[in-house]
Parts: sequence; structure tokens; C-alpha cells
Amino acid sequence: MYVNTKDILEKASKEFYAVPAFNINNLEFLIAILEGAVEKNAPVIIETSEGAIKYAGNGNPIRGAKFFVNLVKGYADTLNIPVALHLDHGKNLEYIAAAIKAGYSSVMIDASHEPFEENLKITKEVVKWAHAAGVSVEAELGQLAGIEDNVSAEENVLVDPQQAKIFVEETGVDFLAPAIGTSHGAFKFKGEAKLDFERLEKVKKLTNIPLVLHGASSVPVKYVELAEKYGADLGGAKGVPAEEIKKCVKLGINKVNTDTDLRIAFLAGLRKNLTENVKEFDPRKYFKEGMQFVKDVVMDRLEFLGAAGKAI
Ligand code: TD3
Ligand code: ZN
Repeated sequence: MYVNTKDILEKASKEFYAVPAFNINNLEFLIAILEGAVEKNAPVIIETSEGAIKYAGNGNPIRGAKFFVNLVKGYADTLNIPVALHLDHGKNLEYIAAAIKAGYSSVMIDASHEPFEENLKITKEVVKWAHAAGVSVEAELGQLAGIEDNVSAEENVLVDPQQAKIFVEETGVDFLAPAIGTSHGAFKFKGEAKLDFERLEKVKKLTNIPLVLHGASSVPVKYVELAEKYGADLGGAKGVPAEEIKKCVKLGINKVNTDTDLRIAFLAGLRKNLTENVKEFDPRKYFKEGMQFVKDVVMDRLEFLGAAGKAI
């Protein structure tokens, strides 16, 4: 079933587990993710960036947003697991409006690069529009380092827990992404992963709403090495270990954003397949191994986040 993201995350928050949100740009990742979730009998969130909507709509946000709603809703309505479609890092009001109008389950308004008061004002406005349409809203406080898609920040600015309390009360936002030291992309840490767990715990106590971990890819060595064996150069790639993410889930994270891990898994499968089958030119065949690796990453995450078996 196609559901509101709020239904998925409020249950997760009550029962202390997290649901992964996976980014897609195309059909192959969507199929792999949904098949993985079905096999684990788990709820799942599909998300698209503004860049994904632009890509799918060939430059037209309304066309791109409708395309994704029809794809995801059409597939989800044939399944017995809850599936939501979310706009990730909405920054441009044109894209946010297009997503709400097209029928997304939820949108993120990311005004985290703005001063606190401005972030609060913009978020409040988006909450007003979205809630009027029955769409739930995620916002972000603090900033993540790293540059990916149109998500960029020079360095980490961690969330202020007292500000988070005021922000949630005044905006009426449904979910909050607190910056606690992660970053986007495949190169997150030079040394060990360093997350601010104490800060996270305070934010949960003071807000008591579902919290979101961005930049949560683990960058599995297995797929990095396989991609490199078949010609990729991903030297120095490093993510957040599963154990660290599990600690975050204990402290109140309920949505775990993952893009990079799927990209690397798919890349490894595609490179391997193309290299090993030089006579093949049917995309349904040479995408297959990449799709299988994406599905494997999805099932692993559903399992360690505690979402497996939580479809009902
Ligand atoms: O919002 N996202 C996904 C999009 C980031 C840009 O690719 C995340 O927070 C997940 O980031 P990652 O790179 O750790 O998968
Ligand atoms: Zn993010």
C-alpha cells in the first residue's frame, strides 16, 4: 500500500526501530528496493531529490514529480507492505509544490543553510501548505558537510538541542533531521566515524518526534572492492558503520537516509556484468546483477535497523 510517511515513522518511533529511506532516479533501483522490502516484510520509504525529479521529468518538475508518484504508487498498491514516497532536500519551492500537488507522501524542506529564524519561517510556511494537502514534512537543523547533488555545505554545524525544541513547537514539523556529525557522499570521515550521540539523545528528549539521520551510508568495503576490481576508482571511500547507526536508532533515529550505498552496489554489479558479458546488449540482463546487489544492501539495512517484519 501507498501510505503517508507519518504512519510509517510514528509507529517506528513508538516501537524503537528505524525505516530506511532509499534514493532513486530510475526504475531499476525502485524494483530492487521494493522487492527487498517485500522479502523482509518491511515498511520502506522511497525518496527522490530535486535533481532526480528534474532528471525524470527531463527538466520539468511537474512531469518528474507525477512520473515518480505514478511509478511508486502504481507498484506499491500491488504490495502488502507500507510504502511512502518522500521529497529529499527540498530547497526550491517550485519542486516542493510540484511534489505536494503530484501526491508525494511527504516532503523535506531543507532551509538548514539559512539563519535559524529564517529556517523557522520557511519551514512553517511549507508545513502550512503540505498539511493542508495531507502531506507530512521533514526539516533540518544544523548542517552536514559534503557535496552531493544540490546538497552542499562547507563543514558540519551541529544541531542545538534547545533550538530544536523551539523549532518543532513553532513550525509543527512532523520529522526532524538533526545534524550530529555525518555527511553526504562516499567520503565521510578521514579517520574514525565521529557522531555526537549525547546531542542526539537531547534532541529526542526535547522534541519527542521521529528523527532522521542523513548521510547514513555505510559504504560497504565489499562493493567498493568489487567495483574497483572492475575498473572503478573509489579510493578513500568511507561511511558510517552499521554499529554506529544502531546506536543512533537506540537514541531515537527513525528514518535512515541511504543513497551512496545503493549507487556503489549497483556500480559494482554493472561493471562486473559488462566486463564479463561482452556480447550482451539487453539492458534487462546487464542491469540484473546491479539490481541484485541493491536488493541485498536494502535487505541488510532493513534487518539491522529493526524494520524487518514490521510491515503490519
Ligand atoms: O539525503 N540523502 C540522500 C541524498 C544525498 C545526496 O546523494 C542522504 O542523507 C544519504 O546520503 P548518503 O550519501 O550517506 O547515502
Ligand atoms: Zn541528506
